[in-house]
Amino acid sequence: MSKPELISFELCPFVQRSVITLLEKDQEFDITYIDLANKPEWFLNISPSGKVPVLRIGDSVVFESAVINEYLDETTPPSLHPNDPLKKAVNRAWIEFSSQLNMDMFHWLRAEDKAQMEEKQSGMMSHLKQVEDQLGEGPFFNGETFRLVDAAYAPYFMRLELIADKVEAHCLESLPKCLAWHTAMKEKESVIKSVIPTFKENFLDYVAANSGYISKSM
Ligand SMILES: N[C@@H](CCC(=O)N[C@@H](CS)C(=O)NCC(=O)O)C(=O)O
Repeated sequence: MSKPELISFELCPFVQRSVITLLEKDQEFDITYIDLANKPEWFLNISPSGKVPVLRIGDSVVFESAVINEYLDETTPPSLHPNDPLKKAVNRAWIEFSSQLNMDMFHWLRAEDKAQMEEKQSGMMSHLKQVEDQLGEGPFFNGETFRLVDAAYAPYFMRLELIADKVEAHCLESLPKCLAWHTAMKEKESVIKSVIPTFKENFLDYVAANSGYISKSM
């Protein structure tokens, strides 16, 4: 079968989850970057939602990062899920929850004034506290082994650290388990290599150019 092709946008946290999974699986793949502000016709023809990531394998198209990752996990053993069905279901549930945090961040960055920004930050912090309460001894979500659930959260924490440093938001100060988890994940080779070398600058430029109130303090 031909190498899978991941259709990507270089700053997308959902794409990054699939890149981490491909790298963890040591799987060869091609990556094609598109401009989401100017989506090419060929992409609109294959992507039902118009969103990245899309994984193209031969004539088949898989979309939704969680589904892509499940496919990669099933086809390239060993699995990055716990074996126990209940633990696996709990992991999948928290993978779903991570999308909420990405949406929280999206709204936090686009809040139009200080009051709205504080409200969005506090909503995001209460979701983060729910994650904190799930974490055990670490270093990863399930303990010693890096799994799909870690791949789902690493992109969010990477972005949170960049923004929080820039605007001195100190979001993880009161969440020691999340901080330790993020610290362990960001040292993983698959996480480091899952973004382009200029990710930090490009991401902060993007936030500064596209955001609401928060960009004024950057
Ligand atoms: N639930 C989707 C979310 C993907 C998503 O929101 N991708 C964004 C970029 S980060 C996108 O393609 N946005 C384009 C659009 O909405 O038009 C997944 O997990 O794959």
